[in-house]
Amino acid sequence: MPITRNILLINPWIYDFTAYDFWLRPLGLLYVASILRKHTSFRLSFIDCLDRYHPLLPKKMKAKADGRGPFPKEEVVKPVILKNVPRKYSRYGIPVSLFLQELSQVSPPDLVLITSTMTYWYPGVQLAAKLVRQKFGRVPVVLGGIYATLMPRHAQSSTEADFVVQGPGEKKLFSVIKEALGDGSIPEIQIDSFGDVPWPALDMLRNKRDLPILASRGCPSRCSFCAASLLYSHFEQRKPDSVADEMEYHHRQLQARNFAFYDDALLLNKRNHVIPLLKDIIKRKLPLSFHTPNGLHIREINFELAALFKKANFRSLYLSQESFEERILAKASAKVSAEDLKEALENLEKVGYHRNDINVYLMTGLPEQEISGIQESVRQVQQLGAKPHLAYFSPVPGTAEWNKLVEKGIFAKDADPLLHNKLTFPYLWGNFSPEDFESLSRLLKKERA
Ligand code: B12
Ligand code: SF4
Repeated sequence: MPITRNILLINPWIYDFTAYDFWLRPLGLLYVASILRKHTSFRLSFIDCLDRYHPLLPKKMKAKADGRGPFPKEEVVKPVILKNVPRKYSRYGIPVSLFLQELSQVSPPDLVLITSTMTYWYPGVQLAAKLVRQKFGRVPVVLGGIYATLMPRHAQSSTEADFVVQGPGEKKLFSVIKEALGDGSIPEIQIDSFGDVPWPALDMLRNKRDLPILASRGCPSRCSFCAASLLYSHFEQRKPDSVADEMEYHHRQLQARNFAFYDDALLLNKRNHVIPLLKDIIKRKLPLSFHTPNGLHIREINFELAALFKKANFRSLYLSQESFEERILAKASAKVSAEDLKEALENLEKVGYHRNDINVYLMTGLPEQEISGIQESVRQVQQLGAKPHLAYFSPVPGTAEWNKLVEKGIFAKDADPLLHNKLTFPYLWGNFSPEDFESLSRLLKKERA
């Protein structure tokens, strides 16, 4: 393949009421970068608008030992559609001036690849694409990622992207690049299985100590609020030794210390997947810590698995209880029952975890939820000695919950994705009043005190 192609990759800003770096990394884009590295000789540059460690930030950002911490932010004018949400709205990430400085330092690109995460963060994509256009004129811009996959029409019409790629990047990357560059000599490399995608180019991140890892993709369950099955058509698990090799490689090459698992369903098929992976991790005796910010399936946490988690040094465990109301679980999420948490916590405690170090996600704001049910769920988690974490409902297009909201006329089919923001439901359309919402926050604060 001819060289002399400059490709610029961009991870855009977050626009939101709140944002915190909870091991948030542009993993999808770094997979795309590694595919390009492996199959082309393109020269890649990368601008990470969410780089909390940029040396030219006006002030140094705090960081916890496990890698989490705040983003720099700048308050911006709240979009009119969100005017009734009584919170400040900000752009999170590096200052725009720093982005422009970075743009002026990269080799003028032949192609720009932008990623996207939450649908309601699309203003960050818009801004990045606009600034790229202003600087580099008609350079082709390709947009991929979660927003692009879930809302391709919106992405096409609302951003300056020329191409919007839906779904796993490796499937369509080369045909899109060929079209975007108008270069018939670019071979169309087709990668069909997740296991064949090269390891992500994590070395492109400035913070190489706290990294993401993905051992599987997709989820066979169909919870009513979740987009997993819309993002990945089937559930695929990588070979456990390849996952352990990837982490060891990044530990040795980049001095990585923390790995956050991004899997939707890390514990499924555990006998053949996570158990061999944990045993392998233990055998390698690396000084690593592990975190599971994307909740784990509680039912799978038996004594054996708990003991392996402890021995492998899984430090921050987040469990997906969602609710204690059987009525809600039956409708929304059959993966867990009200009884499962008690047993999982017993197993985790037996192997040396403290219950108050275990975080339990509770869905908050599902259209059929009542405030009393959520308060009760918070209390139940507390009574079991664990830490409740409210996971506010984001109505994601294409999910069962979204379809119900559209049928009821609460959302228009083409509603602005800003309304998917996880903090809009108490103010704009949910079952709760803002006072209910505040009382919930107070309850949590009290429980934590
Ligand atoms: C890990 C994760 C998190 C992590 C954060 C890490 C992250 N990167 O976002 C944590 C736990 C912190 C998190 C939090 C939340 N999350 Co989350 N999260 C995920 C998860 C499971 C994986 C995302 C990921 O990185 N995947 C791995 C990479 C490899 O995949 P990818 O980015 O899609 O990349 C591929 C393609 O998209 C494509 N691609 C990507 N970029 C590009 C670029 C180009 C140019 C091309 C061609 C292709 C391409 O190729 C890649 C490789 O195949 C997704 C669900 C999912 N399965 O994707 C939910 C998901 C994104 N989260 C979701 C939600 C709702 C939330 C929360 C609001 C939950 C809550 N109530 O608190 C919070 C919000 C966080 C905040 N700050 O406000 C929703 C999205 C909602 C929305 N409206 O968009 C999702 C889809 C899950 C769901 N419930 O349906 N999340
Ligand atoms: S919420 Fe979890 S279990 Fe349910 S479909 Fe999504 S990833 Fe699967």
